Amino acid sequence: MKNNRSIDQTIAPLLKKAREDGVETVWDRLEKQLPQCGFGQLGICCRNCAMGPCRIDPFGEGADKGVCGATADTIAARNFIRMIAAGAAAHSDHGRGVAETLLAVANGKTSDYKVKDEQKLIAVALDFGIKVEGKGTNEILKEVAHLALAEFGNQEGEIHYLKKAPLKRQELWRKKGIAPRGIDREIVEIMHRTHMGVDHDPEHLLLQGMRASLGDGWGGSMLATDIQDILFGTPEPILGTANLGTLLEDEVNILVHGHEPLLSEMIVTAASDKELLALAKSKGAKGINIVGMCCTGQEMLMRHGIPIAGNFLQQELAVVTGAIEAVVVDIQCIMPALSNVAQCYHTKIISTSPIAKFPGTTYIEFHEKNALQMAKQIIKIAVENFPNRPAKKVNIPKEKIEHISGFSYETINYLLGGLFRASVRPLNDNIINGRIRGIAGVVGCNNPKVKHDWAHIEMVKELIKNDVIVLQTGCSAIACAKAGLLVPEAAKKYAGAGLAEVCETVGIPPVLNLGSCVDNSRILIAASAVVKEGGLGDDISDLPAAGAAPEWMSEKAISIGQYFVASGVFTVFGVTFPTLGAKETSEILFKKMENISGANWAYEPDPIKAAKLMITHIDKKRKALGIDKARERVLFDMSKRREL
Ligand code: SF4
Ligand code: MSK
Repeated sequence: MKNNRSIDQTIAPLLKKAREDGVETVWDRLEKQLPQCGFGQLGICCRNCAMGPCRIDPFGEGADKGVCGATADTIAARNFIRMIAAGAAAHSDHGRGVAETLLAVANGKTSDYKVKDEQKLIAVALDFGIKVEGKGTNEILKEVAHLALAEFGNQEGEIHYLKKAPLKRQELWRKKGIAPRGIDREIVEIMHRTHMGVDHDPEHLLLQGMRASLGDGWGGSMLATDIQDILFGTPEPILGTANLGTLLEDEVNILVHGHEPLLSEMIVTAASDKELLALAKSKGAKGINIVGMCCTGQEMLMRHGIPIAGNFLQQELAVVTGAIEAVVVDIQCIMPALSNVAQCYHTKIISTSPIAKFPGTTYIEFHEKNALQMAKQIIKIAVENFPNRPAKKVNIPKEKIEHISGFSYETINYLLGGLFRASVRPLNDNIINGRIRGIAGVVGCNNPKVKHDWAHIEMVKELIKNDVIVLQTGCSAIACAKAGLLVPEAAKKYAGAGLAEVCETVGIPPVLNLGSCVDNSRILIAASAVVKEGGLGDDISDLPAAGAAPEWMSEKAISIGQYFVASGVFTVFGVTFPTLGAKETSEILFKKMENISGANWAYEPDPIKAAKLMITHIDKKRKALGIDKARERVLFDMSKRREL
């Protein structure tokens, strides 16, 4: 077996166990797929109609057009924005789901959920332009829920949340015609424009991709984040543990996996139910241990400190430990292979979403009306499964590490400015004086084509070594948690002197975990706050900032990358890039997009080289702002003041 699958020490022994147990994993299946289709990898195959499938010869020797006459550039641009449509739809449907729950709370249709953060509710109401004076919580809640849901079907004008961006950015979006009218509308328009025989101009297609992605970042995802904060609380720094060593030999282990926190919130509550704990004891277990994976795990970690067992590529291996009684899944990033893996163990896979069914699993449909009761039912199934765990099949890795997570934008603001003067001013000052060179958002998935976690860790270490503070979400944040980068001590060990000094003064890690994939919207809000604070230009594209997804795999990552770029953030992707076979389309994305949104995409699979691209971009922005030479704050004495 190859030992270059991962830098995570839990992977090799569990892959060995998987082989012994006759279990096939994602790496085995990737090997069986090789060589993968070159046309597909380059983004130049099309099956949008039955005259095809068509493929363009990248060497210029065979077909240079599809049967309808579509060029490589048209095909690649169409494929690219269809990825955006799928990614934006996934994030936004998540947002819609939590908005519907908010309305159910307002209408008294569920008593399992309540408003946990009234301050956030007021802030969101004000963002929607709702007058809050003299209104009760429930009245405000109802108005917020209705307006949030209306954002999806809005047909004209633009979505409300665009107003949270710097003014100059808003004007640019309007001028370029890429301000999203409604979240759903822009996704549907992508599907229309990419249908056979509609829109064939690569740049025109990519502009619509930008518009739909903005509807994701500043719409669906941002609503998901805000409404989850209202219902479940805005995250605050919290001590957590990470990796598969969080599974417990003597307790009932339940893994929550996917993206929507609606059910897992109830599972966490139900896990302390006295009757269920007594039942667990009667079955020989010492307790009930809830652990998370991927973004559902991130949501539970951020608000409750629930241990995070791992990221995307660890989902099958978590089952291979033989120590999990139930994996409870909701939506997104759940491998269909999980049900096959579970067949080799006693683990029950319980799927819960009416839009995500898995053959061969137990299905218990989630509904917010009886969410807590359903959570208890699921936990009972897991507890009753505990005696079926064969001790000789259990192998729980020892790896388990502490980290600090829970850095919502509000928390960062408070940590930097204090309770009464919450502000990002100290961050701006430290960027201006050069202690912090810039800000990077490093996010996204794992991909078995890249050594698991390796690209994330290499890139993040290179960035912080060069005094770039790193904001993280999703599986990238989990990788850094496992590598010991999400603790304040990491600043001294890995960060440059300037960044280390700031981290030590404020008491924060050099790498901040902002949450799940939809919480990339927190990065947009943080960037906007830095612009609004002053001294670093008047648009996000002026900031010494960059984004990256070094191990991406999901269509959601493409939507995120595109809304970063459309918001003015230079963004580098690793692994592969889905337009490489189309020269003009790639040229627009990598070079000309700067003329549209003030930022480009870049593709660089080497994480160190990618980090260097980001640092070069940051330095270019520092120069343009006139802050490329380190400037210390000088306290003027009287004689100096007179001189002045
Ligand atoms: Fe081929 Fe054109 Fe049909 Fe695509 S839309 S499959 S390129 S004929
Ligand atoms: S879970 S989208 S693998 S980050 Fe959000 Fe991880 Fe990527 Fe899924």
